[in-house]
Amino acid sequence: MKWKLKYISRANRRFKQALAVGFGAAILFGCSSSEVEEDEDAEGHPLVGEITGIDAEARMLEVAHEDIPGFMPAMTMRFKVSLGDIQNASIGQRIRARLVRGEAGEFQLIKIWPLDEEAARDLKRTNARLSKQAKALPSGYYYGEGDESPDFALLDQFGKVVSSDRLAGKPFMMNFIFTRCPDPNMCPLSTRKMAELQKSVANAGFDINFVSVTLDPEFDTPGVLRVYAEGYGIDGSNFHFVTGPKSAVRDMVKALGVTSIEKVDTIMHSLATVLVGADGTILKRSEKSAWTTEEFMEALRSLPKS
Ligand SMILES: [Cu+2]
Repeated sequence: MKWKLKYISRANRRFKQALAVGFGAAILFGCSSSEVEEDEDAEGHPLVGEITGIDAEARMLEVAHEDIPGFMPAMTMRFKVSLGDIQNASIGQRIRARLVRGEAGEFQLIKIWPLDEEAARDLKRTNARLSKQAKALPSGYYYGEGDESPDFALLDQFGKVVSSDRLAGKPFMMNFIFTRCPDPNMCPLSTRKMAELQKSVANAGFDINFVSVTLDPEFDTPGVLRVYAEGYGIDGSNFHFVTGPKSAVRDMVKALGVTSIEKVDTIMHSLATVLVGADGTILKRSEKSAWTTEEFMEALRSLPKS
């Protein structure tokens, strides 16, 4: 096993050197152009617009939306949205969503994503590096202890960009979950343990971040992740539940050796929990759900004090 990991490390270093000497052309390949891909098959109508009003009590957003070809001309109107989407909304914010009819025929917006050009550029640039790293891995190989953690940029439960670049300088814990996971011994247990660890870490005075990557980016929008995180009593100041382009999530899953297979009504998946050091090196990795918060606390205690 060890030599495999070393091999990956070298491949990774070679790639970084190649980039350093100017193989910038790689950026042109393998990445979708928008922040998050439009899913053509999704229910409802695609909508793009700007939030012009927020009625938190009625859980309604007023949105000045663009023309929806074949369905509705451009206009300003109110839509029912989820709690997380109301919490994440701000006046003047541009969004992309799907317009559907609720049970009583009311207009609703689901799958709401922030539309922000700067964030889109950030995601595109960083995830082009991730894509290259994931492609460089021979099949069956993934990043393990001692390897540099892959680069990534995704959106957190508040719709803000979280990236490997921004997290650099502090250790972070990372795992993979999805909010609809029905198996109590998989994602729900992982999230409870991560929440527990967040408390232990705070009590011990360690300054680290937490990142939970969704395996279901199509359903797990920032608003969905926000409600999920709050349901576990998680402090969102240093715990980022992240989602984004499907291609970026796929590359993360591959680079970190997580198996994720979409079934009709669920996602079959394995688990990986990693501790990444302040310098971006994977310090500790645990498979399956059998990890304990204590083993990661121990790894954190053994880190040199900064
Ligand atoms: Cu799960």
